[in-house]
Amino acid sequence: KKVTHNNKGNSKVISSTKVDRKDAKLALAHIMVAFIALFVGGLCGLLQVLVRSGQFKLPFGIGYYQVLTVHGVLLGLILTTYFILGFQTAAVSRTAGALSNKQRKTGWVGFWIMTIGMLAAATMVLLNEASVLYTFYAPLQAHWIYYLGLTLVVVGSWIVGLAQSLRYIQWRKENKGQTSPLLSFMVVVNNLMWFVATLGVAAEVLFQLLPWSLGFIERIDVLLTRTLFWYFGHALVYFWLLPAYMVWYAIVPKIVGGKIFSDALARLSFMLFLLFSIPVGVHHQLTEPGIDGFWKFVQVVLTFFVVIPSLLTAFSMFATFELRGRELGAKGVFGWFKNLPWNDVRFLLPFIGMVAFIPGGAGGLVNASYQMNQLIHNTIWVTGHFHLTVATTVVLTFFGTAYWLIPHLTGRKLTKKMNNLGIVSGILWSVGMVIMSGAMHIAGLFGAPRRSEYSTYGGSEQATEWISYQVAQAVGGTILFIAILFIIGIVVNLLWFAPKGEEEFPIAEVAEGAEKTPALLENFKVWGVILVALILIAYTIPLIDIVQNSPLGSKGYKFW
Ligand code: HAS
Ligand code: CU
Repeated sequence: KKVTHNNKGNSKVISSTKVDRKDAKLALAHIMVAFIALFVGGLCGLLQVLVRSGQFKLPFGIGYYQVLTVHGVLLGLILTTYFILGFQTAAVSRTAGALSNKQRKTGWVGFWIMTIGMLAAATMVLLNEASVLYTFYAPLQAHWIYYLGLTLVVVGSWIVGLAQSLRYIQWRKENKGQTSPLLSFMVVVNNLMWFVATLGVAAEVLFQLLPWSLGFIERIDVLLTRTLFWYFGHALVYFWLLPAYMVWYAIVPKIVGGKIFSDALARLSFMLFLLFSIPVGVHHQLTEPGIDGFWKFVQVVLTFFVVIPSLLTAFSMFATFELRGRELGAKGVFGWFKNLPWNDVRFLLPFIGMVAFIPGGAGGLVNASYQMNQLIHNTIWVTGHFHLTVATTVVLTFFGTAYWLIPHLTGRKLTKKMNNLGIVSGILWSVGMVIMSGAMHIAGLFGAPRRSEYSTYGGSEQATEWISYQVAQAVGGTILFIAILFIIGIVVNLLWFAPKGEEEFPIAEVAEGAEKTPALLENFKVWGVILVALILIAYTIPLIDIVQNSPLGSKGYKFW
């Protein structure tokens, strides 16, 4: 065991510099499913942009919305959840120590429950029984097996997250009074947020969607399903984002040769995400009648609170880069910029992700602004927004992580050649996304709807305006698919063909002279109480209003 001390006696026990071999298998199983999802989901994305360009028709009677459902579910829900859980398992094993046999078995149980659920849901979509998109609230009605399958994915993810969290609890017991390893702490915060958030979607599925799709109840309260869905749906986007932030805070500083700017600041930002990720879901429902304006206002204010931890993160990243650059002798305001390791794919991809988050986050502020939301809601601007945030910021960070994590887990090396191919994949991705997402943002401002198949709307003048942007989206989407082919090639190499060796799992140390992290930041009881209070304040009255005042309810629709 290696023990490190910083000057304020803030000691950390780092159990190992490697992920335990058995834990590596569990992590790898998750990561492999994630990349299969990337390939199939990406192919569907390609089909969609081609259809929307007006130049291509889907063969064999495959429906546009069927393809769109596969795309959203595989990339938004499956790729993300599996990669995150695989990465988190590795991160806990690396920083808190190997899982116990019992914890690891729990992890495998969770993995298989998720996988059975995923296969069940996928089968129903392929049978064209569930073209209800990844936002699966009513009134569109899917086959009950689709809802049950997705429930199993969520329940399985709880179990994998539980296994990780148990390892952290064990560490805390064995190291009383010490600050826990930063990455393990962050994993537990993310799992806790995920658990509290998914309670909303679990309630929606168990008490509404399942009984309704099984025919036990005839009508469903649409507004209630949507509200429960978005209670979960916003926190979902931070469940994707926080693992990227884990990489930015704890791993990227090491890759650039620097230190973590502040351990306390990193933990504070994660706790703020825990508090503010959930009581803000109504910002997805700002145009919805049936929710009182006052509560929309409250949740919009809370949404602007959840921006703060991202700004803290941006500040820390700049600080890390600048400190490191100056250490290497950089002069002037931006001189440090030159000294970053641009030809290291492990740095470059997360960095592009950070840059993409500047316009991505700014777009989020537009969305969350009550008045501007009226303009962009349900337009393809929103699709542009989340292709910058989740499909660039988050996934480029994940790809940059996979390129060292997979060889670390398989006992292989990331060769110079794969590193360079990885850089190509990142650049292709960025070019494709700038074109596609840019065109989506602009067309959205002209009123082009999201989630819709190609149509000229009877030759209407406004719809004609959109077509050139849809062609641009097809160009961007095609480049993105080429990038996916590169990525899959690299991943296959790292899994089975790269030369044997040892690839580092980089973790940075905290900068010298940092204050000891206040114990309060790890006091889950205090933060938990505030979290519950905020959720109750933001949601109790709107939910009572909805339940009391909603009209009869919908029998549901199947438009496909
Ligand atoms: Fe969003 C819709 C508001 C962030 C994902 N969002 C969506 C949907 C998705 C999504 C998937 O208020 C569509 C859901 C659907 O299907 O309907 N979003 C926000 C706000 C933020 C935000 C306020 N979103 C995200 C993230 C996502 C994501 C993150 C995925 C990972 N979003 C909305 C709203 C809607 C919405 C409304 C509903 C719209 C509607 O009407 O339907 C904030 O969290 C953003 C804060 C972030 C910043 C940026 C900080 C910058 C950083 C970069 C540092 C870089 C450095 C390097 C240091 C203010 C951290 C730079 C170096 C150089 C040298 C340049
Ligand atoms: Cu949101």
